[in-house]
Amino acid sequence: MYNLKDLKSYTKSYKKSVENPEAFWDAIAKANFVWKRPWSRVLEWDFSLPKISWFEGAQLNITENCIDRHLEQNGNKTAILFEPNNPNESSEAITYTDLHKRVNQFANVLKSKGIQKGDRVCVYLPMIPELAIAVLACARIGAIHSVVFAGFSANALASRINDCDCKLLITSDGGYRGAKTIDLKSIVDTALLDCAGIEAVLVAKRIHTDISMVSGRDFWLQPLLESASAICEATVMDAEDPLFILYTSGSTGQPKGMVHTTAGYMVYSAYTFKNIFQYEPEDIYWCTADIGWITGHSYIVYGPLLNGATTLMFEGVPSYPDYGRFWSIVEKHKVSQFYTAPTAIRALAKQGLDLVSPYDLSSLKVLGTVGEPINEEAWHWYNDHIGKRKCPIVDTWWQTETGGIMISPIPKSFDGKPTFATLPFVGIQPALMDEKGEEIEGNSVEGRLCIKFPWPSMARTIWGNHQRYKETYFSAYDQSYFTGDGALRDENGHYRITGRVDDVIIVSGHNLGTAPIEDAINEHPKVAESAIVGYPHDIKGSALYGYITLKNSDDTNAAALKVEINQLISKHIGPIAKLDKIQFTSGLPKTRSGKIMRRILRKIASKDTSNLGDISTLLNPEVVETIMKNSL
Ligand code: 7RM
Repeated sequence: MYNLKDLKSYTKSYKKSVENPEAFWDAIAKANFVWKRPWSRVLEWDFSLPKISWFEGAQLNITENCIDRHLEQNGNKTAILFEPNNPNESSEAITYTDLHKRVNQFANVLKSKGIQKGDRVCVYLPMIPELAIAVLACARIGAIHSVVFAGFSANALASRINDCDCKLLITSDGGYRGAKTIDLKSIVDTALLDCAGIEAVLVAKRIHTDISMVSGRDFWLQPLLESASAICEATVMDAEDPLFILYTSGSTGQPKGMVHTTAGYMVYSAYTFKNIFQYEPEDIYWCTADIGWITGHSYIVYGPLLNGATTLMFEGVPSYPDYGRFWSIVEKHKVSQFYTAPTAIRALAKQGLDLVSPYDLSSLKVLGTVGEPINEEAWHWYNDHIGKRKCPIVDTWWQTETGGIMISPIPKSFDGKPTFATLPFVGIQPALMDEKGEEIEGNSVEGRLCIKFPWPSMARTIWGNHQRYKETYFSAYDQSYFTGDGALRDENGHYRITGRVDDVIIVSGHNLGTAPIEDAINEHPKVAESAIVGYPHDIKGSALYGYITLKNSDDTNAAALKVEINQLISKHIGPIAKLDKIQFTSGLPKTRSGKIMRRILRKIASKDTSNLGDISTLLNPEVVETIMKNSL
């Protein structure tokens, strides 16, 4: 699976992947997976319908590729290394043999509750081994898993359950997150008041509290697992049978249930994992995401297990028992690859080095980031203090919809550079488009990021709404998948993601991306984080409003700081990008996955707060009130 070893092999593979994509993916799929029946066609596609089909005719089961085929050689190797929230509780090493047994037992429990191929199963669990096992158990029998992040509210859970008609729900009595315990089961009980389709609820024990169990509907998981057979034959799946649904929020409307199918997703998640993280058999790989997000699906569960890797699953948060926790885990388990989000890096950098220096981070080989543009200051902090300038940083750009990493540095082939996701992965054909819908050729250009050709792990539809899939992704530009992001291509052809295109602000006729301005601001040593939005302005059309959090929140010299911040912006971008208003705030509203909700900030800046939309799913809804009270 590992064939991008240097620049030459990348260049050669990339060329082949574009000139003859079918032959390229045919070879990778043949050489690296077990199939029950080969495909008759590698690719069939038409973006105008849209219809995309990879490895049509093939049959397989992804769990045999994730687990069974590793048993003979690597049965005793750790598949999942579970690190609990409480550092005094011991970690748990689940070998491939253990995983095989537990997935099969779980799959048999699902069957005993009437679950069949094609049924939807909702998984609403904290980051405990049962979460990964539940996902794999669904895949074992061809049930479509729909994981809902356990931080979502009862409303959000209910609407996701109903949207895809889930028959069964897997949850737990609760979960630990730092010093808090989360009472998951009562959230479930509230949600299920609105979910008539749920026939059974399986409840794992984690926090051992007294919870209410609805008789005939709710079942404790453990006793069912114990009495279940450890043998469950893998259901034969067609290449294009759905593997999972995962919801992602759009700029408008209800969340979209992105549908990923079996074979293409398997091939692409496995191949990107191996080559981008340079996984070697002895490595311990750690992605700090939650399995409730696509990053956890592709790069905690499927990608690593398909490669027979050891994947670390962490239950807790970066701040518990203190902000040194990530680094203590890296030291404890000798983590080789570490993959996290820029927001986490900024939060940790803000704490200073006292909580980094005590730990031995010499096991690290590759560092990764995902989820949002990483600002230059955070990149350097990560590079200097975590990677000790010895670890390549892979700034991986991709989406729930893309299923796997699309643009990223590839260690040994080519380096990253701060704020650049760099070059497309093999098989990925990006294009930049202008307002008229024409492709912008050449280098040193900026536009809207599209992908011109299918790749194996692209989402095939939105559950129950193919029309919306077509309108959202395939209607803005002819014969291209539109990502919703803006990007620039520098003089070397390297891509920098400039942010969602709805974040572009036009000030006096100049297009300004928010990310470069935020980068400039974040260079100020006193700044922790910033978010820029536009608001209507009589003369300029739009003006810039900056929300800024400081490392030391009781820094008093606000006037001087504002001047210094605007000087930095002038220096990095130009006076045109100077902020018209600056509000210092104790925090920024964020989604559960750590993305700044600029939509809300935009409304506050525009003094249009009558309808802020649903803020209940935010990580920190309370901060919205404070920002509104102090707004300028
Ligand atoms: C994997 C994930 C997708 C959106 C995407 C971008 C932004 C993600 C990067 C990034 C700049 C990156 N899926 N995004 N990675 N922006 N650099 N490396 O995050 O569906 O939750 O979000 O996230 O705007 O369109 S997602």
